[in-house]
Amino acid sequence: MSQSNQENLMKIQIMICGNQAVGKTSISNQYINESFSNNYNTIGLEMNKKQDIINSDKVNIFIIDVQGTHENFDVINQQARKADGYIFVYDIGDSISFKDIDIWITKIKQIKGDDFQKCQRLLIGNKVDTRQEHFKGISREQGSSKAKNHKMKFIETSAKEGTNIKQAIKYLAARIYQQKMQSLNAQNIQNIISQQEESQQHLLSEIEQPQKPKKSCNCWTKFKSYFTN
Ligand SMILES: Nc1nc2c(ncn2[C@@H]2O[C@H](COP(=O)(O)OP(=O)(O)OP(=O)(O)O)[C@@H](O)[C@H]2O)c(=O)[nH]1
Ligand SMILES: [Mg+2]
Repeated sequence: MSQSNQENLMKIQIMICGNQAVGKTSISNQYINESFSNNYNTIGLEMNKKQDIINSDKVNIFIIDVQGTHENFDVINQQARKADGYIFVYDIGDSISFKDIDIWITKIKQIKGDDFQKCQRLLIGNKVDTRQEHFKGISREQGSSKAKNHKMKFIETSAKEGTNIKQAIKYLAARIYQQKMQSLNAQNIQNIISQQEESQQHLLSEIEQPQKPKKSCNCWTKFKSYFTN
């Protein structure tokens, strides 16, 4: 595919938020490179791109992976504002990361303003591979209930084993794709209406304005005099 064709692809930007070490970078790596490794702390943010097929269409999916600490959040404000959708991640074995999801949602709401409700959002409980018998972490039901409260979908994943990672990202990307297509269609219809209105106005103005004859002819003055006298 030529470079210009690549640039014309729909751009879908997804930001992954959540506390330190919940597995944000691992989720991004698993989706982008289909690999898993022990990662180092992310500083600021990292952006990775993958070309994928959504609704039979080739699109560019950008994953914005941010640091898990709350300080210096200004660094990521700009990208957060531009994102089309958000994934909020907690570690199912870390109850603080689960509780702090509320803080992350509040932060993004502040940045995104009224648009937040229109944005596509997903809650992920990661590291599901660590759930064993007598597990004392966050249950699936607790995760699902928080997602419901925040009006978002919920899924449990393992970035380590690759469980549900592709499904989660592609689900959100497909929702964003549909939303963008709808607004593109609405924009196209609006453009057609505006163009039609413009061309009709042109026709009307042609009809309404009588053509004044050239100065050499005095029939115009004569014609007017019938009405003014
Ligand atoms: N068992 C298990 N470990 C995981 C999983 N996902 C991530 N990890 C491990 O958890 C640790 C933190 O993972 P990261 O992906 O770096 O976490 P992060 O959320 O990006 O962390 P920050 O960038 O510091 O905010 C690493 O040691 C990962 O190998 C998972 O699904 N299962
Ligand atoms: Mg990271």
